[in-house]
Parts: sequence; structure tokens; C-alpha cells
Amino acid sequence: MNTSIVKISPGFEEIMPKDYQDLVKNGPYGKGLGIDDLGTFKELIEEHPLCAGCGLALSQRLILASLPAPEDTVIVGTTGCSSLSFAQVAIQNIHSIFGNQNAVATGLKRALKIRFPEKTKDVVVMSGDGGTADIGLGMVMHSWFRGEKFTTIMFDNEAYANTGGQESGMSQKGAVLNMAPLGKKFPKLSLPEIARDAGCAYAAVVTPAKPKRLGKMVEYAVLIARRIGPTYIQIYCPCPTNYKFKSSETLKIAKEKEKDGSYPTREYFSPEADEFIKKLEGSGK
Ligand SMILES: Cc1ncc(C[n+]2csc(CCOP(=O)(O)OP(=O)(O)O)c2C)c(N)n1
Ligand code: SF4
Repeated sequence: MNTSIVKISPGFEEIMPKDYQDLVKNGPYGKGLGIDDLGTFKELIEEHPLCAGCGLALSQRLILASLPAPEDTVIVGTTGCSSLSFAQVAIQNIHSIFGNQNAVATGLKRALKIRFPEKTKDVVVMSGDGGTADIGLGMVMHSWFRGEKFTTIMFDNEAYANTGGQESGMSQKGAVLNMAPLGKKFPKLSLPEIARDAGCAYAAVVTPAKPKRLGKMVEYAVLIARRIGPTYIQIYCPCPTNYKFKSSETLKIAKEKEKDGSYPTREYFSPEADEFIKKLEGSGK
């Protein structure tokens, strides 16, 4: 893989910002580092403005540390809490207007293939549950029907958090939020099963409670999307601000919900994806 794009051109070493120099020297670009190595390299997200204890911020950090080729990845984000942290992310990223992310990612992935026919460029969408399962659902679903080869990751905090707490299609039935005081009247959408049936080669549901497990899923999703077809990961991201719990309790809540079955983790592989991953694991890579 060509990592020259993240090297500093000769003569510019002294004048590049210190942060950039640090990233080139100590960041994970082109080194094959992952979650196991966290703490030993300069991370790709720092000093973000999200709330203390935000499950989304933690998940974003873990995803960024798990991308198989961060130097050759482009992230497509959209409106919502996650969009506020992208200014602190040291990977190329594009902001798309709320809900358009999978349409923008489709064009981007196709354009990258034309522009860099000899290279592998990964496209990863990261968006909230409102952006994915409500306003962007049409574009998300059609990218899956068309078999577009990129990964969609949903930060599922079960609310429209950035606008102060409205219910989303992913909120649980009965959920009470600032602007849903009577409790949600409909059940949570089964988007992972919809993703599987709509043509995703890999669909997974996870929480950030076990970082290595999440990291493995991100790796699978990106590698399967490169070769086989669309992939989807849904991450439960507890939101202390809107669900009104202490910021120190985020991981406890994620673990409890997994245990009591209210947020079951699961994975679906298409037969082709299953065969590919078995071969990959068998080869020890
Ligand atoms: C087209 C459009 N509609 C509505 C909004 C207002 N808006 C901004 S953030 C947001 C909620 C985002 O919710 P979600 O996708 O679940 O992400 P979260 O903030 O929970 O991370 C809304 C409705 C907007 N910016 N653009
Ligand atoms: S409102 Fe919730 S999701 Fe948004 S940054 Fe704060 S804790 Fe995170």
C-alpha cells in the first residue's frame, strides 16, 4: 500500500504544524496497528467536543483505531452529534447534508475507483440513528439494494441527541425523552435484519463494551465491503445527556443492556462473506 501521501514533502518538515509532524511520525498510517495497540500510537481523534461519557465518542475512537487502512479510507459523515467531532479526526472525511450520506458515499466510492484503478480505497459512512434509519433510510436502503461496496456504521444512541432529545425510529418502545414526554408508541426498527434482507453481505450489532470485539467487526465490515458487497454495523452508543444518567455509567449501561437482552448483539454473514472470512482467518491474516 502506498503511504507516500501521508509523508511530508522534503523541505517542509520544519514548517508543518507540530500535530501533523506527530501524526506522520507516531500515527497509525500504514503500520497495520489496531485496538490492541491503543495507547502506543498517536490516535486519529483527539480533543473532540462531545459530552463527557458519550458512548458515540468512545465508539468513534474505537472504530478509527480499527480501520484496516486509515491512510486509504474516506469517511462520509452527516448531521448529528458525530459531525461535531469530525474536525478532530485525522482521516479524510466529507460532511454530507443530513440523510444524504449513503448517496454521497456511492458517488465517492465509484469516483475513487475510476480515479485510482490500481489502489484500494475504503469508504465508510458514519451517521446517527436518525440520519440512518429515518431521514436517510431511502438512500441507505437503495445503496444496499444496488450492492454498493462500502460500509455503513450507525451510532445508535436511540434518539435525536443533537437537537435536544426527540424519539427516532431506533428509540425503544416506551422511551421517554425531552421532546417525547409521553413515551414512544412504536417499537424499535429491526435495521440489522432489514440490512441482511436488503443485500448486505455482513450486518452486525455491537456495543463498545468489548473494544476488541467491536474492532474485529469493523475490520470484517471494511474487508468484506472491499471484495463482496455492502456491510452494516450498528453500535449502541449510550447518551448520558439525553437519557439522563451519569457520564461514568455509559459502559455499565451498555453491558447491562446486552445482558438483559434489550440490546442483543448479533452478526449475519452472506454465504460468500462467510467463506471469505473463514479463509482470511485460516490464513492467519
Ligand atoms: C435536513 C435537516 N433536517 C433537520 C436538521 C436538524 N437536525 C440536526 S441534528 C438532528 C438530529 C440528528 O439525530 P441523529 O441522526 O440520531 O444523530 P445524533 O445527534 O443523535 O447523534 C436534526 C434533526 C438538519 N440539520 N438538517
Ligand atoms: S448529546 Fe449524547 S450523543 Fe450527543 S455528544 Fe452528548 S452524550 Fe454524545
